[in-house]
Amino acid sequence: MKLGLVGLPRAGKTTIFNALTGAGAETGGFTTRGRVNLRVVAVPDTRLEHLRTVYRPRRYTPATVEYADFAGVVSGERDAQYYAAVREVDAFVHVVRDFPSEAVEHPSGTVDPARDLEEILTEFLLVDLDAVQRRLERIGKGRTAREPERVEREQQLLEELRIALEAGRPTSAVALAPSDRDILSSFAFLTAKPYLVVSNLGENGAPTPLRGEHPAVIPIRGRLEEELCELEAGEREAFARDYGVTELAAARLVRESFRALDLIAFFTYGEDEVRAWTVRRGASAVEAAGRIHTDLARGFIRAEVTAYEAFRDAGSMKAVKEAGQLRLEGRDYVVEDGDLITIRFSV
Ligand SMILES: Nc1nc2c(ncn2[C@@H]2O[C@H](COP(=O)(O)OP(=O)(O)OP(=O)(O)O)[C@@H](O)[C@H]2O)c(=O)[nH]1
Ligand SMILES: [Mg+2]
Repeated sequence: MKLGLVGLPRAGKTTIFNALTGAGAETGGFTTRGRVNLRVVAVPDTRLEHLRTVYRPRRYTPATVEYADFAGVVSGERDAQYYAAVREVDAFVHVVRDFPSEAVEHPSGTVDPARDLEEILTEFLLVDLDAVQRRLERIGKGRTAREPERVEREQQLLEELRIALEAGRPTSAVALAPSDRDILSSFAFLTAKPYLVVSNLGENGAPTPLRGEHPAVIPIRGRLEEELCELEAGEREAFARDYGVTELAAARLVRESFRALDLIAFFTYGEDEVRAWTVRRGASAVEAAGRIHTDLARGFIRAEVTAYEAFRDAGSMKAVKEAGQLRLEGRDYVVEDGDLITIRFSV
């Protein structure tokens, strides 16, 4: 999972990036256009940590998330290279500035997160509209390499998207059949991607409400959490509590991102390895097996499944079995978030 931090210049993207990753990237300098900070970090998961303390495995493998911290979006600057990089993410984290500070200049002069978010979302609509129009022009001039029927369908779809975008609606609002999605996949439209909003709060402010409907708005005291991230893990919890931070930014953001992207985690366990795996919500047991190894999907016999909560409450896998809570499931079983799974297979 790759998440891209976007927003206006000096909204605090790099500050939030540091809070999420502990990367300690430089903040405050006006980031040059081509620069991207990248960091892969472990997905924090207290369930997996509990499994680790129980099994004391030789290998411990959490799921990972990659964060990309981009330079600020400047309306009207449609730099192709910049947007090629931005397009690669699975979802956006829109960082909006919600902290007052004399020391930090705001590109529009005043702090107004709702206006700033609208500016970025509008810019993304226009970037997509640009791409649609350019492609339609090429098709109009007959400059395409694809087969004629496919191009004809593509043209119809692009016309539909153009109408939506011109009316200020994102491409995600246009319902598409899987085959149509496939025709358009190479565009990687910005407005097709799920997003979250981080409202970057100052030291003690309450978040300013945003207009319109947004998937999830997560208030984060960016500067404070950046500093928390510099502390030793042991000290961090205590300091966080002192400041009234009940859950650290990294954990909240990943949780909401999983929800936005419709992803869930399941776990494999044993003395050899305790590991988290990511699958889309609705995945079957055989798909889950395939995430681990193609052999496990090919030779799939049964999945031994129990919910993490059942394991936690029972205290051990032995107790789970005795309580009759270790189920044998077939290939079509729909995996639940937090399932503990062992695949029985033969190849
Ligand atoms: N007071 C205060 N200052 C903050 C907060 N978050 C960020 N800043 C400051 O705002 C300035 C800009 O922060 P950055 O994280 O570099 O912002 P950015 O969005 O990455 O900026 P560009 O990459 O240049 O677009 C820095 O001086 C930060 O220390 C906050 O919560 N409170
Ligand atoms: Mg930055």
